[in-house]
Amino acid sequence: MKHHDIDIVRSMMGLYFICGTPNTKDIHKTLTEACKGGITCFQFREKGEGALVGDEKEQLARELQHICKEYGVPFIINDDVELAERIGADGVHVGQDDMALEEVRKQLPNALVGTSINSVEELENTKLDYVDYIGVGPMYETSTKKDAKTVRGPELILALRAHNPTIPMVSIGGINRDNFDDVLAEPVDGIAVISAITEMEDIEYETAMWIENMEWCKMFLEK
Ligand code: 3NM
Repeated sequence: MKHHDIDIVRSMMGLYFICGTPNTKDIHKTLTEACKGGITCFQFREKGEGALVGDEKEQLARELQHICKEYGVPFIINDDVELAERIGADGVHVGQDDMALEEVRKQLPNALVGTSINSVEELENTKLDYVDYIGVGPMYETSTKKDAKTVRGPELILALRAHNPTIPMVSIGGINRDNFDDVLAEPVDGIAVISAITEMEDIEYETAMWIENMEWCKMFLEK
């Protein structure tokens, strides 16, 4: 079962950065700058062309986990439940086609468990008792994930909220500094991005500025 306080999980969603070696030239530098800029969560997603496997992947995971620890940023692993268990990651994110959530929870009783949702139907068929948060998307077209599902737009957040008023939700897919305010106008706890951060010229500075704008945007919207 879940062990995490819902408000703490919510606060982790703010600006949730996802990255693997195929997404950036120097992942240590990218992650360090993003942490300094104030990201609220990091997911190590080692997928796609040239992705590391086996010992190399584990070694890198440990190094990135160390960086996250230094900055107090939660460290989540995509898909690889065995690796998450071996290195004691803070959490794991599993897709709809990955391991059954019940099994994940059994294997990692104390970790944060997230899963991806693309429709109300998927939400209805997901065993949310085993899940701490959901990733909702894709919001917009994305070229980062080749097998991304149907684009839903921010409307999906509202539809899912109507079904579940409490589960922490982070939106994903094609979100950037030009469209994030349309997403945050909906009842969501944060945004998850890959390219919007990896493509920044000065990651630390621009991430910090973005977070400031997000906070301002949320405050403005809530009034
Ligand atoms: N999951 P970018 S979209 C990893 O819809 C991932 O579940 C998605 O990359 C989903 O921020 C996506 O560069 C890619 O668009 C996000």
